[in-house]
Amino acid sequence: MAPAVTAAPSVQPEPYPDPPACGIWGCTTEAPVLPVAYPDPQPFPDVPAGGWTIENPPPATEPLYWADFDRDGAVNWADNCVLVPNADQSPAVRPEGAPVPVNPSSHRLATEWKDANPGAMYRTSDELGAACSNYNDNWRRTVMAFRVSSNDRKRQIFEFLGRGGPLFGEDTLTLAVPTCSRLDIIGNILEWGFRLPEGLITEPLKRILTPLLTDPFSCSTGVLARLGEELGQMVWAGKHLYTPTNEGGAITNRFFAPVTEVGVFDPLIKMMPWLFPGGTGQTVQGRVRTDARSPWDGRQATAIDWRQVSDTGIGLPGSRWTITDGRATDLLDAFVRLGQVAGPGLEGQILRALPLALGEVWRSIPILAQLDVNYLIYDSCRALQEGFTACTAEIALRRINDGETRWYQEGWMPFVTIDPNMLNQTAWEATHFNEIMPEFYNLPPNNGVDN
Ligand SMILES: [Ca+2]
Ligand SMILES: [Ca+2]
Repeated sequence: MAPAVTAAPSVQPEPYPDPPACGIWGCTTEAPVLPVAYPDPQPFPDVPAGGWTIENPPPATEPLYWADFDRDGAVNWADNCVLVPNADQSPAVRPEGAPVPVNPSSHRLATEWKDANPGAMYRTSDELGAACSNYNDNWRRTVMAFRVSSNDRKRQIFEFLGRGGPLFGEDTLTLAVPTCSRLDIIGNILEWGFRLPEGLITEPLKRILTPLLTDPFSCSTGVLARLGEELGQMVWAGKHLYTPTNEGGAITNRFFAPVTEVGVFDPLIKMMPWLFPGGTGQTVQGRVRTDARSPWDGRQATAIDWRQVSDTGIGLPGSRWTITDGRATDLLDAFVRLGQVAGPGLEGQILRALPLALGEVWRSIPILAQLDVNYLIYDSCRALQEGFTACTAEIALRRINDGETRWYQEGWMPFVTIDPNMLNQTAWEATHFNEIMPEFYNLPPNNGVDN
């Protein structure tokens, strides 16, 4: 079923500003740089022509290749569904005359990339097993297995992949679900922001709170956390990507999918072309780039970079909305910024008349101003199988008061491009209830603060 989305205009990344804007998180000509020491990347092992085989297996220098994530007896490098138990290893079967499962541009990039990287753990549709195939709905199992994995396991999967993989193709809509990483990270961010030793409050809390209280909040497995993530998806359903080559491209967010894609709010969206120029809830253009590195292993990743967003989704033609070195209190002034770009119409006048400069109020109170930080938020991604890319959500902070910096990996954004329709995903989950549970994937319950 095609996504229930009207076509958005083609989006191209604007040229880099000249001279490049440089700041706390690096220059806009390079991927964001986190305030940590990046490890030197270990070189990838030499790959025999045609890829790894039983006769020519990968070396033990890649221990995650030799782990067995789904405990089905097939080690990861040789498993055609690395997250879905399938001891039989039955291959995916492409039905006669079936179209490619992702859009043709995306499929071309995937094929080109895998041909150029035959030793990579990324699998195209024809390299998968039937148990996680793109030719039936079983690919949803790979996505769900990733989602209900513990944060540590998700990180291992990301490191197992080791490289960004192919990009998304022209005009490609993704479905994602904003997913938290660990419950206590939120507490740690607050502790750091308030100059408290990290763990001062969260560690005793973890000892006091019983599993009865914390399990429902376990990221992606606790029922309340899951509810929160599903509600988050209704606000922020993923991205719209424009990457016709494997070199990089542009991206917009996909906001309010249920209301903007079902059509209830279409008239309202048409009335505010300054906010929704594509006639959908897809606003704000950022950049997709392939020169990011992961601070976990120093190896390459694809970055979703929002430091230099442009007018494509928001504002007046030619305007840029620079968030390099942005301050947390700037976010509180979002309504003021919207008022500045809303044009001469009634809604612009209303927005400008609203006294909602909350950030300025915050900065005017000395004890609060001390807590202001510069922030960086971006996604760092590695593709796992055709149509599925796992993205981390990174946040970096710099206290304006004393210049101290800190990095947190605060969440995950699993990107799906095979079927970005939210309703189809929901229907599958409702009819495959056992497949949304960790046990189906030979995983422990992954409950608790430390999941
Ligand atoms: Ca396995
Ligand atoms: Ca498997």
